[in-house]
Formats: sequence, structure tokens, C-alpha cells
Amino acid sequence: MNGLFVTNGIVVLISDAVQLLIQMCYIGSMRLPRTLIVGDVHGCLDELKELLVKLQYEASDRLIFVGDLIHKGPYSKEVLEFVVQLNAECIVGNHELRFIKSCRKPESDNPETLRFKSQLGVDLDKWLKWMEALPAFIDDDEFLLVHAGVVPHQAPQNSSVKDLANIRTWDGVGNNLQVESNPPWFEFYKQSKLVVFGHWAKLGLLERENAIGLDSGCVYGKQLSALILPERKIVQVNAKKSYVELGAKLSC
Ligand SMILES: [Mn+2]
Repeated sequence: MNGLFVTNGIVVLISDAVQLLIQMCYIGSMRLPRTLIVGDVHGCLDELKELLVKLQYEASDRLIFVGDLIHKGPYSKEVLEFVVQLNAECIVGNHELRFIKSCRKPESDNPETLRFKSQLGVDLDKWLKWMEALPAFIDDDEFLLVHAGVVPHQAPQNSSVKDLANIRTWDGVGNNLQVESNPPWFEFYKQSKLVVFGHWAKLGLLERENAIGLDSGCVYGKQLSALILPERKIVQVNAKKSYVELGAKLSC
């Protein structure tokens, strides 16, 4: 259907679609759909809430977490609850994998997972199932999201979940993906699709043409970072404090 639009006394015949566009511009509510990708939270709930305010997060935004919501920081359980409440997407991080493994094979328990297990209490089983259902990666038209990185010369669907959640470097064969003296995996990634990842706090925020690393070490007293797509803008908030020391250990 067409309609009439009156401007400066001139009557113009316009389509419904154009009318709607004019109305939206007049109201000033037009905002393109955004994808917001948040780096490793590690239980830093206060910083996460502050980041969403700074991002001007709205329910119409697609909100995705890069994994490692839990461990190290003070509010792991509350972060899980908050992420579910927001109806956000999340991929699995090495800390969720470690926690699942530790719970399913109790002999490999460590103090951190024992503490978190007791925090979850009667909800443990519910959260284990939630973590087990997290995808290992999200392959979107515009970006590929992985927790740690892409194994060189492999499509993500052909890589193990463990490798996608842990890789930092490439040894040329794939025997050890953690040796600090080897080149980082993204040196071997030549495709144009943007890979978004977290995991490597020691490396910090990384911005390359086809790879963006979002773990800027919030739990170590640095920043919590998010990426806004499609504009490729980074938004950060400072940590309230250092919750743990960033050691030389690569498995952090
Ligand atoms: Mn990680």
C-alpha cells in the first residue's frame, strides 16, 4: 500500500516501507543489529555487568561469550546464572572442560574444582549438563568463534574440542600446542574470515586483520574486553582488583 506524506505543504506519495523508515529516523531508534563477543570472564561478575552497561547492551543484540566463564575469580556460579538469564550464547572453554572432567572423574579433582563444586551444591548436575551442551565453536558467516584458536590446516569441525579450547602455538605437527617458544597458531591462519578467540591472557588483547584475541586478563587485574561486530570496535572495562596472579604457567 502507498500513503501520503506531507512535507512543507507538498503532498508526496510514498510506499509503506519508506514511511516506516522515515518514522524510525524521526523517532531516532534505528540501530543496526549488533553482535557482542565477550572475552574470558572467569567469575568477574562486577566487571561483566559494568562492561554490558558500557556496551549499551540491549536485548536485540546478539551476545556471545568466548568460554572460561568460571574458575579463578570470585563469582563463577553467579556468572553462569547471569549468562543464562541474559539468554546469551557461549562456547566451551578449557576451564569448563576441566571442571566437567574433574566432576565426571572425581579422582582428578583439584582444590579449585572442589571449591566450585561445593558452591554449585544441589545445582551441580544442572550446571554440568549445561556446560556439556556448550558448542566447541560457532562458525558464523562473518566470524569464527573458538575459545583458544584454530589448529593449523584443520577445519574446526575436524579438530578435537580439547585442541580448540587449549591451543596457543604450533609445533608443525600437532603434538604439543602449548610450547611458548613456538609460533602462535594465528601465524598459520591465512583465511580471510575473522577468528575471534580468548584464552591467552598473557598475550593480552590482540587485533590482527583476520584474528582478534579478547582475553585481556580481567581476573589478573587487567581488563575485561568485548568486541562489537560488524564495526570491529573493542570496548573494555578495568578489573576492580587482581583476583589471582598471572604466573608463567601456560595452562592458565
Ligand atoms: Mn582459557
